[in-house]
Amino acid sequence: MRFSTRAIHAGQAADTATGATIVPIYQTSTFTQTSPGEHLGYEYSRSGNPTRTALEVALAALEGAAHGLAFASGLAAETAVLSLLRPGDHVVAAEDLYGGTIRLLTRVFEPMGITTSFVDSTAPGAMQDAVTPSTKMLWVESPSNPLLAITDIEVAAAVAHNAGALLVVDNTFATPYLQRPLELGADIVVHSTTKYIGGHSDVVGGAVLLNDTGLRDSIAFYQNAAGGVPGPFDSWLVLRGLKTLSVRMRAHCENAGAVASFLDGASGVEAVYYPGLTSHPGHELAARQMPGFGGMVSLRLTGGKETAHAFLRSLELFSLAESLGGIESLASYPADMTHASVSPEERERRGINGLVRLSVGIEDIEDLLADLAGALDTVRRGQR
Ligand code: P1T
Repeated sequence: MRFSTRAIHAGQAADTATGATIVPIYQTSTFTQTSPGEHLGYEYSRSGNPTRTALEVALAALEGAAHGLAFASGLAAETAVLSLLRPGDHVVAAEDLYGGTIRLLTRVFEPMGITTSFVDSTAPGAMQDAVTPSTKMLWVESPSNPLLAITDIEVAAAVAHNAGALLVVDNTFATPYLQRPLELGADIVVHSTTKYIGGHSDVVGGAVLLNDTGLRDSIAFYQNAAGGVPGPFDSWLVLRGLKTLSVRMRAHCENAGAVASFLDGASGVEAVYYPGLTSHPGHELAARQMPGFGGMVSLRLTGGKETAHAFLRSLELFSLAESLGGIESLASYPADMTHASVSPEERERRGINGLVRLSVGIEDIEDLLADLAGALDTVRRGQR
């Protein structure tokens, strides 16, 4: 089965108990046993639930993974992956990551003795140079949040494997429709399914996808032992969303490409970050690694923070909100929102201060461009 067919059918056969065509929401905490230890495969919904199983099978099918595990949030999924590490272990991470991931590494795992070196994963040799004898994991996002940097996943996998370490790729921005890191050599893929996979901004969730059965067992043990699982209804919402991933991603890519072209060179816009633009330093790599360039566009306006805030207040169709990947367009100011937990100096060094991030939805492109043009106009008039 090909991608769109898998999204609609993998793990989603008609319900064996009732014939229900769509996977039911098994809204139950527990399952009745016929005799102690004798049951139909499910005992208690933290350990397993049929709606969650359907989601896990579907997610694995989309990533081309042997195993899928669903979590209550993207960060719960990341925590489960990081639970593979022990005090003394070292992580080499890309420096452009979701702020919450940086917070998890530096403020939750570092005090437990697991250290992280953050490096520019787009600079040749930078990840290799950061590897130490204690390095057990490399962690990258591509495209990254919020600067949309592109990392060569095959190169990162080679660096990790030479060091005897695992490569983890957060594939949230690309989605499995545009990029399947396991096929490029990654060991583990994580997702915030809150974003494109869920796709409708109505549920928070996460996932881990991988091929290695031993690692799967360790992470599944943590999933049950620590308990950060999604409930049946949340599992069902993500499953409902992912059925349309391919059609939504095609529309996101088309609209984001048009938004990036419009902003590129527009008066008052200092820089546009979109891997589909030939001026993007990762453009050629992105074109090799992904069949489309995604739905996220970041930009910098002349005038810095005040101008950016005025621009964001002037938008009418784009909602000023955290998150991304839903059908509706969102705009954010990462320095004060998703990356507020990164220190101001670090944000300055990495070019996050002043940045505006757009999650381009699938509305009619004419309306989105008119909204952006209107906000740019308002800002320019205010500057006169
Ligand atoms: O929010 P949660 O489902 O826990 O996912 C965390 C997460 C993980 N990885 C990436 C790349 C992410 O972007 C996120 C969450 N990001 C936002 C909420 C945001 O607006 O960027």
